[in-house]
Amino acid sequence: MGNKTTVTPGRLIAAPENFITAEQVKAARPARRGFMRGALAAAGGLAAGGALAQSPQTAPFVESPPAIPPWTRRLGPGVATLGYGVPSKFESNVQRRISPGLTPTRETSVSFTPLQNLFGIITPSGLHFERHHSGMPEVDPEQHRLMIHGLVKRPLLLTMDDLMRFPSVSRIHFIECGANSGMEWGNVAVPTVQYTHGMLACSEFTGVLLSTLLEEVGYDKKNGRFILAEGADGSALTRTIPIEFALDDVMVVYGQNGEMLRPENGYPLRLVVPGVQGVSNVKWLRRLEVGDKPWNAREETLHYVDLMPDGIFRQYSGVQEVKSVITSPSGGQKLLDKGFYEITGLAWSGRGKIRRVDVSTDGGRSWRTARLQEPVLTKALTRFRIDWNWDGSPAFLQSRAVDETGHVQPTFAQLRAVRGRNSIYHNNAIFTWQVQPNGEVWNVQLG
Ligand SMILES: Nc1nc2c(c(=O)[nH]1)N[C@H]1C(S)=C(S)[C@@H](COP(=O)(O)O)O[C@H]1N2
Ligand SMILES: [Mo]
Repeated sequence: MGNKTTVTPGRLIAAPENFITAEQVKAARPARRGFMRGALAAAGGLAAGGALAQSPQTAPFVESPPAIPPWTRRLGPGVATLGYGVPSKFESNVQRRISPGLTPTRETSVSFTPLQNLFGIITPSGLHFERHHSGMPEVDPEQHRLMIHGLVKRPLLLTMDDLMRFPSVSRIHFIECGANSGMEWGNVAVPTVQYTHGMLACSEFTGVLLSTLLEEVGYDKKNGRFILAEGADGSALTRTIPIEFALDDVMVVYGQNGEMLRPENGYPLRLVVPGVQGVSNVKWLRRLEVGDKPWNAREETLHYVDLMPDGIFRQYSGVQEVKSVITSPSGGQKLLDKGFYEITGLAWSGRGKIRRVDVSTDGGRSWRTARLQEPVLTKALTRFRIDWNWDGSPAFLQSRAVDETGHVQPTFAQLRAVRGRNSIYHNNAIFTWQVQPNGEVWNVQLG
């Protein structure tokens, strides 16, 4: 980090959208921009400097105290909300959004997490992406039941109160839709990381290990090889879970980030199948059946299969392989000048912990190893960071993750050599952001 002291910090416009106009962004945040200009003028008429005229965000150091803003001069209004707290109004641009790359349907069925706006590894519940196959049901927890049956000695019908009496665990895991980054298969360049990778979130989940419930019902240890999980929404979404997963770390979850699940994330009960594609994480969970073979349900035959180059569909491709993406700088942002930038992003693997992340600024010709933020948890997002001094020339930013099982994130060429071009799901290829000489950051694919 020796260069850190010798270079000026670069500044970037954290515009999360490049199809929202500058005017719209301005309109969304009038108070802050107004204040910044006002405060700088008050700090000694410094706004004449060239850099400042360009961007009011950084003031050079002056030997006079900063201006005292109005809110320092008076008593504030007391506790803001006696009810549930909400983010600052100046953060109103931080939103889940609908992808410009998807054909609109009658009912919107996917919203994307604004990864470009997030720090650390936890996704605030209100920004957790949503994917509904039949819309979002409003489930009354009093009336909700979980049925556990099939190859078991003591079938059970549990209320939420019953469930919450079992020994519980809290664990941090990511959920990634199998179709995340799916547009890239077709080379549809959606503009921002929200749309390229935003069907991804990471929460602290609380609930009962499925293994605990399976012991309670006395599942058939000889023939019980698969579990069917069924949701209570209109699609009654069903997925087959192999018993090895069920007995390992699968959770029947009611808590998310310290409170009950959000309605859109499965309130009051969902399955969390750590490391496995989103669709297996059945929301509004109402039934678990123990069986001796996979069910071949709709969502595991018609969808969530991968068309391979030989024309055969690959089925039950559940595990989300090792993957990473740079979230800043990222598409839609603009680097305002040369200098120091922290490159940061997220890495994850459905097989375990992240071991290493390498970052390239020259499209994969040379690599440097990034710093990993502790804790590095199994089947959870891992935050990485690396220092970068942008010299103003075109750059191609890439990250490449390696997990603890030794799996390495492939290039798109390597992935396509095995998978062909007709997939929708399971794109874990190395991803590229191009920084143009004018500082704009674009989604590009390098062969
Ligand atoms: N019952 C039910 N469970 C479901 C779905 C659904 O439509 N119905 N969608 C699945 C899909 S495809 C994904 S990617 C995840 C998304 O979880 P989230 O909406 O909490 O982000 O939920 C899965 N579980
Ligand atoms: Mo999904």
